[in-house]
Amino acid sequence: MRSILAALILLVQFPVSAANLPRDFRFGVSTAAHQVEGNNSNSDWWQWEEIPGKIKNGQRSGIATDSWGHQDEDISNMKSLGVSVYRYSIEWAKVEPKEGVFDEKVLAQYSDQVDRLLRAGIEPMITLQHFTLPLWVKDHGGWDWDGIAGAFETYLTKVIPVFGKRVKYWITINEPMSMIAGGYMSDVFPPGVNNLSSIGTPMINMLRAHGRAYHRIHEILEKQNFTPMVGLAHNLIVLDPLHSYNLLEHYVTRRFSQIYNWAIPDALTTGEFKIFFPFMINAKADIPEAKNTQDFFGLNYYTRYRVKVNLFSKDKFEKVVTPGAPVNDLGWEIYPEGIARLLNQIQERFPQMPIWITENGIADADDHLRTKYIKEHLDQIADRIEAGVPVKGYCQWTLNDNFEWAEGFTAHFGFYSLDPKTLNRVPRQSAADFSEITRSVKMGLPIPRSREDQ
Ligand code: GCO
Repeated sequence: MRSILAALILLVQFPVSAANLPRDFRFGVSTAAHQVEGNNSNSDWWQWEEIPGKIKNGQRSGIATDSWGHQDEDISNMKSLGVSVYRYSIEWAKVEPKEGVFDEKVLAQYSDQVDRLLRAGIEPMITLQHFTLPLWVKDHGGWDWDGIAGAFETYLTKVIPVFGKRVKYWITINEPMSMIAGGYMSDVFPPGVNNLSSIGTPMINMLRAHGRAYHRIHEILEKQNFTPMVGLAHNLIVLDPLHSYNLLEHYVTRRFSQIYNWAIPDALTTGEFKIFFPFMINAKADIPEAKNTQDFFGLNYYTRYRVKVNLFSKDKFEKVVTPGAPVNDLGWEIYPEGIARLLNQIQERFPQMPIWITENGIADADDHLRTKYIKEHLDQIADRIEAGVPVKGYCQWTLNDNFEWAEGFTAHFGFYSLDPKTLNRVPRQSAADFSEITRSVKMGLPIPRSREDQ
């Protein structure tokens, strides 16, 4: 009776909309160890932050949000958001601070975290590598090191049995192409190589690491008669030419999209890696261990860029923002239609592969855009599900404001604002709005509309 009454109140309070997510659609929030835990002092990023100019305002990740010291509070806040999934990463540099030396206290900490989440009715979805590497791996050459796939397999062979059948969803690597674009095509991420022709080796090593991880995780857990779901979180970006009449911009856009968006996902199906850009890169490799190694497709979607070509300028190829488009605090275009376009492309390339939105979010310090941003993206997702695209869940980036890599703590993606000094978490209005959304969908109601959405 009470839920019917609650549903009626919601219907009156928020006039209904067309959006209809299935009742079993899952909601979550996403984080990453280096951005929330703090004290990741054996990692390449901790060292990278020490280089002057790398992090905005000279900030450091430091204690980050002290997530280990605020677990119960954060889990309680997840419950009030109405999420049933928590996607987060565990930190290789803390688990294996020295080559072959494993920290049993850290493993016990991560095991306890899984128990706390499960007791709260929240399912862990664990990422094994989210941008950071142990310093000893970096000293071997990082993703250029031909031994990294084996080292990654050794790390997870130690970790997976600690979690056992308590964790079903595993993401091996977060956003390979963000690490490639940031670390090998610019200098905003370690190792800061900034040379397009250098990207073949690290991409091939990431594919090898994922492939070996996929088979190893399945081997370990299937011995316990448990079938995991193993995938990878891809950062796909919608790319369109800046000028629709410019054939060269169309060509460059297509080529760059093939490299950035599809080379890795395609190789995880075919086992064949190939990237090509005239006069700059032509890399190929057979990677049989990577063939058919996605049980689901993890999609991190944020924005669209336009491709501008000017052969007479220093930067011949530029990614720019659509002129006049609405943007977030970082100047990223807000383009909800983009998630539908990408879901269609994923479905065309990998028919009926289950899809999880493993990240979607907005830097929006004063919270005036976040709810609308979420609803507009969920509307697009609901429409694609009704068209038959198997999207299983949506993990919002992120729970609390945290260390946003090169932006430091100056970018605010959280449902909860964070005072970096006191570590106080304060809910934004979008937190309450999101809990209305999750509650409505659970009751089989459409996503509630607020007045300004009309
Ligand atoms: C990424 C990472 C996250 C970011 C988030 C906001 O996609 O870059 O997965 O670590 O913090 O996306 O930029």
